[in-house]
Amino acid sequence: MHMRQLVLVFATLLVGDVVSFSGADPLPTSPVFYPSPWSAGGPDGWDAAYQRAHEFVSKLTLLEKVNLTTGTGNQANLCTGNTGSIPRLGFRELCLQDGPVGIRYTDLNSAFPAGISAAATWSRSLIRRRGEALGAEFRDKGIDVLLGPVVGPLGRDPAGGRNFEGFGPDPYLAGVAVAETVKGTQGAGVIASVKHFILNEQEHFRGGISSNIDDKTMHELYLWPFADAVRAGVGSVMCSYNKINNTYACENTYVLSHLLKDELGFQGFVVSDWGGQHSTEASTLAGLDMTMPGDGVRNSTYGSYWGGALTEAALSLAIAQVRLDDMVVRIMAAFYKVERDTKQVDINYSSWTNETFGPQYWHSKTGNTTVNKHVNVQADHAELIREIGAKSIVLLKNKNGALPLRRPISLAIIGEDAQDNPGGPNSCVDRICNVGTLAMGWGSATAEFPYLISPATAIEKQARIDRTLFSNVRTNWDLGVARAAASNSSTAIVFVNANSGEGYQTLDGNFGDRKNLTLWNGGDELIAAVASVNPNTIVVIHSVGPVLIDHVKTHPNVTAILWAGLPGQESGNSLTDVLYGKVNPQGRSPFTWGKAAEDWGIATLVNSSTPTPQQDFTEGSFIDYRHFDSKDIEPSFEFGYGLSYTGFSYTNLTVKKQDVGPYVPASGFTAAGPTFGGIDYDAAHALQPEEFQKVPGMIYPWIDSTDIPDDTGSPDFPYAAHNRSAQPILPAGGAPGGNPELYKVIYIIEVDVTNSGEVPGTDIPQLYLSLGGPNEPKVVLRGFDEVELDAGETKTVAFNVTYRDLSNWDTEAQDWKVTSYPKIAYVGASSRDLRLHASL
Ligand SMILES: *[C@@H]1O[C@H](CO)[C@@H](O)[C@H](O)[C@H]1NC(C)=O
Ligand SMILES: *[C@@H]1O[C@H](CO)[C@@H](O)[C@H](O)[C@H]1NC(C)=O
Ligand SMILES: *[C@@H]1O[C@H](CO)[C@@H](O)[C@H](O)[C@H]1NC(C)=O
Ligand SMILES: *[C@@H]1O[C@H](CO)[C@@H](O)[C@H](O)[C@H]1NC(C)=O
Ligand SMILES: *[C@@H]1O[C@H](CO)[C@@H](O)[C@H](O)[C@H]1NC(C)=O
Ligand SMILES: *[C@@H]1O[C@H](CO)[C@@H](O)[C@H](O)[C@H]1NC(C)=O
Ligand SMILES: *[C@@H]1O[C@H](CO)[C@@H](O)[C@H](O)[C@H]1NC(C)=O
Ligand SMILES: *[C@@H]1O[C@H](CO)[C@@H](O)[C@H](O)[C@H]1NC(C)=O
Ligand SMILES: *[C@@H]1O[C@H](CO)[C@@H](O)[C@H](O)[C@H]1NC(C)=O
Ligand SMILES: *[C@@H]1O[C@H](CO)[C@@H](O)[C@H](O)[C@H]1NC(C)=O
Ligand SMILES: *[C@@H]1O[C@H](CO)[C@@H](O)[C@H](O)[C@H]1NC(C)=O
Ligand SMILES: CC(=O)N[C@H]1CO[C@H](CO)[C@@H](O)[C@@H]1O
Repeated sequence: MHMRQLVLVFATLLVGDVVSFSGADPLPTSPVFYPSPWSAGGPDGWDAAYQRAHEFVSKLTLLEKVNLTTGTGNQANLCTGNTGSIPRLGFRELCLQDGPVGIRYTDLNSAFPAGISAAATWSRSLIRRRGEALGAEFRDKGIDVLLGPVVGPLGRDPAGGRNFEGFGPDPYLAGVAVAETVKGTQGAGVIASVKHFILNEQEHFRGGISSNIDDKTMHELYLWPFADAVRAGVGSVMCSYNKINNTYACENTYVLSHLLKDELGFQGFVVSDWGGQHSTEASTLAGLDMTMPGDGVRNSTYGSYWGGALTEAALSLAIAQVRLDDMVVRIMAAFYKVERDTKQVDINYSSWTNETFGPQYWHSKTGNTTVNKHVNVQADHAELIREIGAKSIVLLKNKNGALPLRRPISLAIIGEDAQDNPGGPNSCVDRICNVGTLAMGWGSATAEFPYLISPATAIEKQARIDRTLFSNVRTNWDLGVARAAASNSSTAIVFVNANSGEGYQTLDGNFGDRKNLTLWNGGDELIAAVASVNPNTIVVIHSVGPVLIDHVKTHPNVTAILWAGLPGQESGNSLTDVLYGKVNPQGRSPFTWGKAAEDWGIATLVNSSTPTPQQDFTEGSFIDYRHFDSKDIEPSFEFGYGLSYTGFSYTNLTVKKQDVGPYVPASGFTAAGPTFGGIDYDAAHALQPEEFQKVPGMIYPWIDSTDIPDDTGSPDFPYAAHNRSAQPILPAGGAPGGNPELYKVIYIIEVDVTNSGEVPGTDIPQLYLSLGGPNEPKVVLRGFDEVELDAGETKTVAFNVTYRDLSNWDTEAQDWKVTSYPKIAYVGASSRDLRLHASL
């Protein structure tokens, strides 16, 4: 108790500090927070799952418990990551697999639109269905944990290599999207692992950089979507590679224990990013629950920070039973929450070979069997992929009704980005190339394409139906040929792109993060050449994020611009649906398009001479549109912007205050930390049984020697970490997602949306709030909806404004507070097209 109180006082002092990142100051640190909160169940199925986990874990021995926490090694078994198993109970190893766009490393799977494209639909139902379809595919290959969705990086840096995996830099949009994805995926019977927790905002130095951040920005920006994921019941969270305030994310007590497990009330398990664990005891006490891929430290006799090393730590009392049991209960609670016990099938594939027959244990090349059963899990997901692909397209410009196309006389398709990759869509491993049309970024967030419909293929098919004269220029580099084709056609469509990916591989000088924000492969010159001769030039952009295209926007001969994101396998069909008006575009940009790289006010940290490069998030919550608004910088296209083939108008804004009473901070105490079953402290029983045949190179829970040191006497032994007495509930905590009071609806804001044009269409009315005060963004997104309207039709749209939506993070109270500054609600068509407003 005393230790605990000391720790809390320490924490309070630190979090109240004003952040100063000036060079002369000592490096920022994270407050220490112990003990790591134990799971206790909760609403929405957690209670029942927790009960079942409790029963299961009560039956386990120490070694079996350790087995469930530890990966058996990189490429040791069939999946991207596998835990150990419990043969005694017939419980197989758990299978964890990349990634957020589809099942990586297998066949007969679908390749979905990337997160950034899913977000661009602004459609809760499509994002939910995408999550369900992903979940079903993973489930049917035998996977227990889908390593996604992504809300970290959030997208602080427009050049950030992995931004495309997530849902864009606005925390509200990302929060809605991550919650829908989690519900969809887990509803299909697979555990989602939301990642990367937290502040892994660039690829350069990701394994050592320290992201330094103040408490308010952490809550209002980066933690926000994770709260939504936790509230949606996510079973797993992956801690990231980077450090936060100079402590590795996977051993940072403050972010894992205080923020995630205590304040956000996360009931599932924390898994390390691959190789993101750096210690045995510190990571365990900080709240890490599973290590992947398991083999970490080469000079340990165990080949792992855990496995035998964790067994030893438990026997030496360096790790108390309450913590070890909590790790396993959390893993099993997630397992039962998504009904893995009834939905699990055998693992049907090997990540490491395409052959049907081969070694189950790839690393050691042993266990020959039928590893690939080539189970076809695609179902009818192609239709959904096509729909999301089309509805994520953002129509940025459309002059003189250039679009939709109506049986053009002649059409020139120009550019590499319209074409098939001559080697096939999967010819570059992990998509580390930029050949042919771009439909996926590179890195671990990839899946093999079952096929990829290129724009040229799909448009040519339509042209044939329409008897349009069709020509196709396949290169970006022969501007003479491009001009000739363009000048000869009534319509020219130029395809351009910009790629990025994960920083384990550099592509054309881009170390994951983009080295610039311009188009790749001479895209600007290609557009200029075509537009110089064709007054009906349409530009299609496939990109991971914003590119600098103000000169394209203002070019008089460019009649239309479409951002088609990263659409996945149905790319050409999705695009054709929009070009020809079968789908009326509803996409809205999930990020801001600046005119110059400097406009964002953020630069990737690419040079550093220190082992721990310091990245100070001094801009606070002013990223993307919040920054452009506050500095009055006019973008090319703002966050939330997108056109339709019809028009929409907004009338009759009304505000209805709900009678819900004042916000009540959470209070009281948790139960004391529980343990499940006993631990056999006889070290001799933790030795490997003589008859057991190890798979070479695999990580096991057995110890090597019964000579166990006693760590508890050491002066720096963290007694507070071992405290299992009841703990105070934080004011902002108390349930998954935080204090349920935060989600009480304070206002319902209604608006009438009318389709004022000639054709049916879908509008995305957006609600922005001004929270007032001298240091706040001009407006922040706090609601949106997807409304289908026939020409002339009007529908009333309602936005719920919760207590959380109206609040700021109060660092002193350590709680959300509605400030006394005036609050204004705006409804409009984008972050800068705020048409109606009302004071709250
Ligand atoms: C990081 O350090 C700053 C400055 O000391 C502090 O305000 C903030 O709460 C810390 N955040 C974390 C996550 O450690
Ligand atoms: C731990 O898992 C491994 C790999 O699945 C398995 O061979 C071993 O028997 C398990 N150990 C125990 C004690 O269950
Ligand atoms: C590896 O061995 C070196 C040298 O004995 C030691 O300094 C280091 O702490 C060890 N690393 C780990 C992670 O145990
Ligand atoms: C399996 O085939 C795919 C598609 O051709 C290829 O991209 C991948 O590299 C292959 N994997 C292995 C392990 O050979
Ligand atoms: C496993 O199968 C491969 C390919 O058929 C063969 O080369 C290898 O010798 C086999 N290994 C064992 C241990 O049987
Ligand atoms: C221009 O179009 C005519 C048919 O209208 C075609 O014969 C000719 O090859 C085209 N030229 C180019 C450069 O595409
Ligand atoms: C930006 O980077 C891309 C990709 O590496 C490259 O193709 C392009 O030429 C670069 N742009 C400029 C202006 O250097
Ligand atoms: C637009 O296209 C016409 C050809 O129709 C060309 O003469 C003109 O120079 C182009 N305008 C620009 C700004 O390139
Ligand atoms: C980073 O360092 C390299 C090599 O010293 C230098 O060429 C480059 O200009 C530096 N980049 C930045 C952004 O400072
Ligand atoms: C809603 O707006 C329409 C058109 O602006 C107007 O005719 C109507 O009276 C309004 N309804 C209410 C309840 O204000
Ligand atoms: C808004 O709140 C009402 C209850 O107050 C609820 O029924 C409805 O589903 C909520 N809508 C959204 C979009 O959350
Ligand atoms: C979807 C599917 O066919 N899954 C199968 C995977 O393989 C196992 C056998 O190894 C089957 O039991 C599953 O039905």
